[in-house]
Amino acid sequence: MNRKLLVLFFAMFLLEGVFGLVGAINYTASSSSEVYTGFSWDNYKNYSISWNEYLGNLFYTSGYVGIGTTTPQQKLDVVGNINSTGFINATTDVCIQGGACLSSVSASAGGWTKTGTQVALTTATDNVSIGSTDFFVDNSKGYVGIGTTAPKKELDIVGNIKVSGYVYSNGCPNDMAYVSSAGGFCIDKWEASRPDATDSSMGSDTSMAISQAGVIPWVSISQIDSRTACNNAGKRLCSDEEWLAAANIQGQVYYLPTNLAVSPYYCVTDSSTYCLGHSYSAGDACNTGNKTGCVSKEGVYDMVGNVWEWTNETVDVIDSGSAEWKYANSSNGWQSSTSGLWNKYGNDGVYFPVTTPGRAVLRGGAWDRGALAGPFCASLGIAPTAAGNSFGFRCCSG
Ligand SMILES: [Ca+2]
Ligand SMILES: [Ca+2]
Repeated sequence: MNRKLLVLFFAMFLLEGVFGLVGAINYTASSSSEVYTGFSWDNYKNYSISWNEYLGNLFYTSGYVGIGTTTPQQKLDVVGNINSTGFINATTDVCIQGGACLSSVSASAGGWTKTGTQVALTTATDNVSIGSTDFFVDNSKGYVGIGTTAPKKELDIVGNIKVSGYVYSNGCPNDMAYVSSAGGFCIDKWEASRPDATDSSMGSDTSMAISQAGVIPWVSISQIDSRTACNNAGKRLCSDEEWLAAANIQGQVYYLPTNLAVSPYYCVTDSSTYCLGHSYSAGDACNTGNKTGCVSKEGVYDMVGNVWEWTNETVDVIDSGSAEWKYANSSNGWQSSTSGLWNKYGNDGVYFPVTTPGRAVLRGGAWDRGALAGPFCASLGIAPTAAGNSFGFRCCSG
């Protein structure tokens, strides 16, 4: 090659470089923040200069690689998600910005361990807390506290409970209360009502007995039909023993006021005071549970007063005297008057007919019985088929 030819080749090389540079400078990228260099990927591999990739958003700046960012701050800086089909090996730590690093979680410091499908505390004796008092598990006792970090029972809630289904206590549904005496059983919290009863109607559905608050109680029903109504609800008419076991007023049985219409009980025993003419058939019963103070310690309402309650008993009364109310006296037995009697039994009355077989038992007294009504009040003079407008009932189970 002669000298002139060499000069020509050199000039062509320079021109190509100049035109290439001019082409790069004049190129207008669609993104204002990214400028196309005019170099291909092969150029990147072959030249030791800072590079970038316009369409793929891959950048290399001062020894840092940025994906989705032109200003990477670390060796690898990704704006977006990272997907890996293999291991990610971090020899120092993995941290969450603003949170803890994995190195702070160790077996000795507690945490969680998963075995199969079960996740358990790594240190089983550790307690668990969420929030200051929101939720707490005391592992030393097996107690759970909600709203407290010092639960006193298996579940200790400082606050209210809202449920859409039943809450069972010793097997009792939430419309019944558990009574631990007499062998332990469930009893309706409220006097029985019909399924379609409302606060102004006794309803017409006699298919079964319901226990619910705020409705007209089911009256004008015989003992026989009461038994059927309880059975149809999967329950039974309470026995005398069960009824008496549940008959306390705010936990008291003895030495209660003779007429429980007074504060703080306000039992419905005085028709001139409460719910006059309200109930079915011009009876004076209040709606179930109307007087919240007339309640047992187990949460059973209106055991005293409102409507009489059939129990599942019949008795043969053998009394040669006259049919009358009698009163218990702890020293002298049944007496015909309350004069001079101890007030231990609240002047509660028991009605004895003359000698009569097969009488059904009503308990507690009704809206019009005044001092006669009480936990020990009973009527032994009514036939099982009778259905007065003050005769109601309640059911037991368990
Ligand atoms: Ca009484
Ligand atoms: Ca009652």
